[in-house]
Amino acid sequence: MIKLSRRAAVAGAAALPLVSVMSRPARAADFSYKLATNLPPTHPLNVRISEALANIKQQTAGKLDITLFPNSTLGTDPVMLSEVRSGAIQFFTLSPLILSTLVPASAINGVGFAFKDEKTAFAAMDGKLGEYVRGEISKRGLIAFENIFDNGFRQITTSNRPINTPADLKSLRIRVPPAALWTSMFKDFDAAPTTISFNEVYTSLQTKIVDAQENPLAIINSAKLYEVQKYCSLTNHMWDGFWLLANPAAFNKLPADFQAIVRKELNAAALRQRVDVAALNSSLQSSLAKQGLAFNNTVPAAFRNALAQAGFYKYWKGQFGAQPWSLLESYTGPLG
Ligand code: X2X
Repeated sequence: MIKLSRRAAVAGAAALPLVSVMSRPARAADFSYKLATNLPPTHPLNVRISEALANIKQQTAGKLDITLFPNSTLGTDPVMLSEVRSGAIQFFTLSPLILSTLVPASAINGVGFAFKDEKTAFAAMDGKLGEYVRGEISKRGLIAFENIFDNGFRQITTSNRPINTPADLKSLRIRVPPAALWTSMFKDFDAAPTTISFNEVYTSLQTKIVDAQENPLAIINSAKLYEVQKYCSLTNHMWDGFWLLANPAAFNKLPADFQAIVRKELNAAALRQRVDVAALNSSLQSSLAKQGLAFNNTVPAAFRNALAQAGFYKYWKGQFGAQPWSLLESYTGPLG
């Protein structure tokens, strides 16, 4: 038996991993992964994903432990996209339009006034259009799970005026997410779009860096944007969602049964989240009005015609290509 001097014994103890000195180690997971989102913890996307991660941990007997990092805790959307590509994080929910910086085709669901309702949007995204986009995502080195999460139809909020007609958008200093299609749409409305990451939207509105933003009611509510906005104009100008992206090396490292559990639970979470978000987006107007937001309806055809006259549809048909565009129109009817 080797006897250590008291000094050596203490020094040796200090070099041991703390957990082996402090207590018997808990059974560490075989796989400790990270799932990042850009939404507030209370948004249904985080609520349902959190439930799914608990189910995954339970069904893998604790061997796969995926931790949720909501609210852009791990960085802005462009930073988190680079992290899921590198494998620094293993899962990430991201708007298809912001993903278009890597996968140009993925912005196609965001074409202005394309889908007439959520049912049509999910028929497309769960059908041939979504299949096409997920194939394009795979070609650029990421996995997108089958069921897209819902964001919803986007509405315009401002601090200075209601938006009743396209003319009201002229020179409007509006924040848009970091994606070419958003900037293109609001430039075609003759507005003044500024790209700002979502985690800076509240303060940008509060400090008047911009006067407006656009998001579905569930996000206007969960991010408390009603505290720094006065008007909400129901334009429904775009439907958007969130692909759940996975780093292929990390995902393929999992045993096949774990992979199946992850897909099952997270795809099921998306279906539950869609129901939650649709309910919120259709019920929040009254509570947001009580918070001080002044609502007005708009005439979609007027805004859609303004985009057509500005060449928006012709330009984006050229960007996406005739075949994907006709795939989109098979769900929306003729656009432009
Ligand atoms: O950045 C936004 O506005 C948000 C939260 O809706 C998206 O992720 C596209």
